[in-house]
Order: sequence, then C-alpha cells, then structure tokens
Amino acid sequence: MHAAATSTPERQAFYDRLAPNNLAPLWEVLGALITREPQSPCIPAFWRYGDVRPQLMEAGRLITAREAERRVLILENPGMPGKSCITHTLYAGLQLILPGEVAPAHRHSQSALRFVIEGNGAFTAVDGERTLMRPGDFIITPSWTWHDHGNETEEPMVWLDGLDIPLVGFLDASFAEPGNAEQQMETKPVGDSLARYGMGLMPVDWKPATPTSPVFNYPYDRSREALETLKRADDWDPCHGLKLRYVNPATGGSPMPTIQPFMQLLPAGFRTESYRSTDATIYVAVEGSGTSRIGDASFHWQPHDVFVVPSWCPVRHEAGPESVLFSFSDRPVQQALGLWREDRQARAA
Ligand code: GTQ
Repeated sequence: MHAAATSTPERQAFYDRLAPNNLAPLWEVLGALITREPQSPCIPAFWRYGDVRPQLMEAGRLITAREAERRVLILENPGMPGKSCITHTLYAGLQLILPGEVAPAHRHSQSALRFVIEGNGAFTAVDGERTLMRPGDFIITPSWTWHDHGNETEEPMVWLDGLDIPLVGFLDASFAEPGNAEQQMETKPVGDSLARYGMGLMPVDWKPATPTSPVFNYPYDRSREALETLKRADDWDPCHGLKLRYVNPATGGSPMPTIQPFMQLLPAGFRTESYRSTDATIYVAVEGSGTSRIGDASFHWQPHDVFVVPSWCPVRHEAGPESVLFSFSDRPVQQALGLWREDRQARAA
C-alpha cells in the first residue's frame, strides 16, 4: 500500500532514540502491516496418508496414549515450521489409539473436531456421553467439555484432529485442566445427543447454553446419504460441485464457533472453476481420487490424504472417479467479524 520511506542517517538515528522509549515509526512498517491482499506464511501443503501412517504406527510403538496424553503427529505447515499449525489460525494432527488404550480425560478452552480416518468403533466421550467413531464421521469436542478417548476394539483407531489452538493462543485465552479420573463416568446412553437434537426434533423447552452444536457426532452414513440423494438433482456449482456445510441444528450456523466443516461431492471427471476465499482451508479426501491445483502447487490425492489451501490462494479441483472431500476452516470467525471474502473468478490456478 505504501512504499518504504528512504532511510537517512538522521532518520535512523532518530529511530534508534525511539526504541528505548518503546516507540517505533509506523511509516517504516505500514506496507507490511496493512497489505493490499492477504500475505500469509501458510503455503499449499500435502500429506499422503500412505507416507504418514507408518510413522504414526511407529509412534504407537514408542509411546503409549497414556504417557503421551494424546498420541498425535502434528501436521505442520511447511511455511511455519515449529509453530504447530496447519494454517495461520488452525492446528491439525493425526491421532492414534491402539486396542486397549485410553487417552485420559481433560478439558480446555480450545474447540476440537475429529474427522475419522480408520478403525471401527473406538469411542470418544464428551461430558458423560460416549460416541463410537466410524470412518467419515465428523465429531465435535466443544470448548471446556471433559473428554477422553478409548479403544475397546481389536483395530487401531486413527482420526484427524482439527483445533483452534493458534487462534485461541493469539487471543491469550487458553485454559486447561486434567480430569481427576482417567475416564469420565458414562451418564448418558450412546446416541443420546443425536436422538435428542439431531433428528429434526428438540426437547420442547430446551434452549442452547453455548454456541456449539448439541449434536457432537455427525455420522458419515447420513452425510453420504445426503450427497447421494442430492447428486440426482444435478445442479452442480461450478466452483464447488455439490458442497454442503455442517450446521448446528439449534441455530443453523456453524456447529462450532471457530471452525466450519464442509462435505462435498465431485462427480467423475468434474473440474471446478478457479476459486479463492480468505479462509485457509484444510481438506481430507474421503472417497475417489483427483488432483487439486493450489496456487502453483498440484497435489494428486486419494482417500485419507490431507491438503491445505491458504487464504486467498486460487484452488481448482479435478476429480478422477466420483469423489468426496471433507474440509474445514475458520470461516465463522471471519464472518462474525465481517472479514470473510470470496472470489469466484480467481485468477486461474
Ligand atoms: O484429543 O484432546 O490433537 O487436547 C491436540 C490437543 C488432540 C485431544 C490434539 C488435544 C487433543
């Protein structure tokens, strides 16, 4: 926006005298502070599950879930090494729980989503209710709720964690507490929340007490069925194919205050038009295969692969066979602040 001012010895001497007084000249940094367009350290990135899985299993041999508290390999954006973030505002990691293991109860102000990758029927418990995890399920751990995970099955359980850790850290609003017991008491039957709030019905006098959805497992068979039925309507969005957003049934808004998840279907051979938006987005391939061109990068994905589209970076997807993508971003935060923008004719990616 503003070209850097010329440096003169006199000016530099002045700046040197300002610094001890905790003062700095705006005109030296204005262009870097207020950019014409988003300038993110986040870059397009890709994780092939076939490459990550052996290292995740190696972590399983080196440390228990109990000792680690959460046995997770963080997916670090290569543009921000060592920062534990996948985008500038969000964190993601792959969590492993082996048969017989427990990840002990704790709670924190950060909100978490789980997107189930592999395994069949290990559980996560949230405030006294267990839910069984199946591939493709989208599960929420709301802010400040007690949660522990356990695997009473014979198979390893792997899911993608998505948390608002960087965002909460930026706001200096992180609180956390360990549970007094390793596992919380089960106080509700499995499926309680879905029956109570997720069937197009609500208990008659119920009012939401938090901004997070009262439904905490959105099972894949239901999301998939929605896509399967809607694809017959044949009204494809040129930029998205058939894209649905998960909702909080109490508000119609995002299921989580800081993160909006999506599920989309691309028919065989479909090529989306170039698109960009200010919410950097994390994708997980669920079914099919395809290629996504993100800025200058190009990634060929298969089920369980993860990739990142940075803020305002043009993206185009091309499906091979019919494909399903899960994704999530900080869009609700940007929308609440009036900052979110999209561009449906992005310069060709
Ligand atoms: O499962 O509670 O990937 O607290 C990072 C922090 C998972 C969890 C993560 C966590 C969790």
